Amino acid sequence: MLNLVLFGPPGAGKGTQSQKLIEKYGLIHLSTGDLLRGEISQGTKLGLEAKKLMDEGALVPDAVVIGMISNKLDANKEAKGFIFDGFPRTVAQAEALDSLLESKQSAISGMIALVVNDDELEHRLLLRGKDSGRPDDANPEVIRKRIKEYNDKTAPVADFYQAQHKLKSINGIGSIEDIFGAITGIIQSY
Ligand code: B4P
Repeated sequence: MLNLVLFGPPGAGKGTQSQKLIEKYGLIHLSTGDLLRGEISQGTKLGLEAKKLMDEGALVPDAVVIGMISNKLDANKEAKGFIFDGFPRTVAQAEALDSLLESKQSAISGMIALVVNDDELEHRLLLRGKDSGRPDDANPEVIRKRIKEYNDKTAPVADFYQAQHKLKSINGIGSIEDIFGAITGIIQSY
């Protein structure tokens, strides 16, 4: 199985590159952001609780996202592999993911981190916010809070995979095609 963690700050291009990777490799795309927005649009209890935190730029509790990922892994037992996009976002989520995969005799193949500076992130997210309708993209203060949450809680997840010799970082600034080329180059080496 090819199990890839696509990593990076908000707006780094994880969702953009995931779309291209699922087309090329036929993997199942698991984006916790998309799963949470699905819960919100269906008006579930979980969605209502998540919405408040997401609109503020805060992370949703670990137990909620770990439960969602566990359900998706169970529902896709025959998959060739998974792209984890926006998950894990805390070290506790990374530990839980390792345990979940181990219980299925599987493991993370590697993490690819997209490196993008804060000014470019803010610019991209504000641009997307003009027509995405996403409240968390519309307000510069919320965007800065998301970047701070990333630096405080999510950045240490890279160290977690580095300790397992699974981290590869690439420049996330440049054309979408060039960045995709760099990612597929790494995947060929797995
Ligand atoms: P997510 O939905 O995961 O989204 P994201 O971090 O905003 O974006 P991504 O990096 O995927 O950016 P994209 O490719 O779209 O998270 C939203 C919220 O959900 C979080 O703040 C949190 O509250 C909650 N959440 C989700 N997962 C969680 C978890 N595991 N634990 C707790 N809470 C969780 O790119 C952004 C823009 O850049 C796009 O407009 C794109 O067109 C553009 N772009 C992409 N590549 C580009 C390039 N090379 N050049 C120029 N522009 C580019």
